[in-house]
Amino acid sequence: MKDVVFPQIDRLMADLDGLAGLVDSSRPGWSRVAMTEVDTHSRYWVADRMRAEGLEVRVDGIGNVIGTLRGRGNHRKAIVVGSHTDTVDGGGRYDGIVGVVGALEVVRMIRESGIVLEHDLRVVDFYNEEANRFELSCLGSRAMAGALTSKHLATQDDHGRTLGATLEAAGWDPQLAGTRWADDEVLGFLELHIEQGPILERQGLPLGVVTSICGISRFRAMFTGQRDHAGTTPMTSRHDAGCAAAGVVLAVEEIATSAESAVGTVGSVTFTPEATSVVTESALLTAEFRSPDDAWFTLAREQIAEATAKHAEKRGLEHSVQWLPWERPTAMDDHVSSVISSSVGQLGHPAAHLYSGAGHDGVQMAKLGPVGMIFIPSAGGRSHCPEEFTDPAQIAVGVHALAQSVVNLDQE
Ligand code: HGY
Ligand code: MN
Ligand code: MN
Ligand code: MN
Repeated sequence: MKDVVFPQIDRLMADLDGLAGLVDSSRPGWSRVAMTEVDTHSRYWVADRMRAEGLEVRVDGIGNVIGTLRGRGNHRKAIVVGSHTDTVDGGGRYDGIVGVVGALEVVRMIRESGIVLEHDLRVVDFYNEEANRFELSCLGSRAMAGALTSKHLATQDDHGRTLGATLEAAGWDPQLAGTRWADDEVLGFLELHIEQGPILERQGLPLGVVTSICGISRFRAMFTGQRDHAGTTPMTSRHDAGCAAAGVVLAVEEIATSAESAVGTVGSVTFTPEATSVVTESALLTAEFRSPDDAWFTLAREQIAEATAKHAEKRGLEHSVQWLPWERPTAMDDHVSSVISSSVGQLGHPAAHLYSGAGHDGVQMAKLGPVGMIFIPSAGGRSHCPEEFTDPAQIAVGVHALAQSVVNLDQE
């Protein structure tokens, strides 16, 4: 298998720094949250960068940016590389972004190696990979896989606005025109991503081959009690929705902590009214569980049902729990992962095989074809924060592994 030249770090970092400049400067860290103006603008910036590399570019109805390098063969199936450029609020410069700018560098490296691919190579910047305020993530890849349904689009945020209306307001098409890919057009999807955890750094390894991606299940719990005077209402006759929500916050922590390999996080608790002189009338809590174990989620749901009922009944409250679309744990494809492992070896690197506690577009792309992922180290295991960092030399090693894997998959 032909060796691919090493990436040019300066031009790779020029693209990464270019995106780091397209953020909402009124927010902490590097914020480019999906469905905001700065995100929409940055998608057309990425499209221009793809055109500059000679790719045929289209932006689909939901904002996926797809650049194609034509292969010489007449194959129906394409190789897909890419990731996402949207961030969490107050996020970092590398989560997702490394996989998009790295994929652009792969196009340049393949050309500079004098290699003409057999298969088309599609470089993709997936729309809205991060969990949005509708508690939904991976909207772009979900739409490609035909898994973004009218039910999802009807999901409302805390102000009663639907996801569909919000997408339309951000300049996208709630009918999702041109987003759906056929079930037989992906030879393999390969994503380069930062680990967002401590394992590679602790083991002093430059690369990881991902074995599986976590399942994620998010829910909203709503408690309704009674607004009363905070000074004159005895503790024994209150219907305080806030205290019930606080009980479920700790229940999420307890349920996840008591499980073998699960994590649980409460994202927000909203009290109404927000006043210390009024007993809280209603409380809305949003939370998520993650685990590699499909079956465990059923137990977690039962435990949440018990906890919400217990805290509600104790205070004479009404309550409800709404489970949002579940992303199931997803194993990476054995063959694509073996191509990645052998490519990593061909470049003379060791690699760990590790589970991803972070969600990725690969969960949706696995509905369209075989998926493999390459991890590079995260400093201190930190991510989803301004401290997120990966050394450019480490990014270059990851991009080299991605490029070699693409060529080896293509030449099979
Ligand atoms: O939330 C996640 O796991 C990913 O970073 N989107
Ligand atoms: Mn083929
Ligand atoms: Mn990511
Ligand atoms: Mn993320």
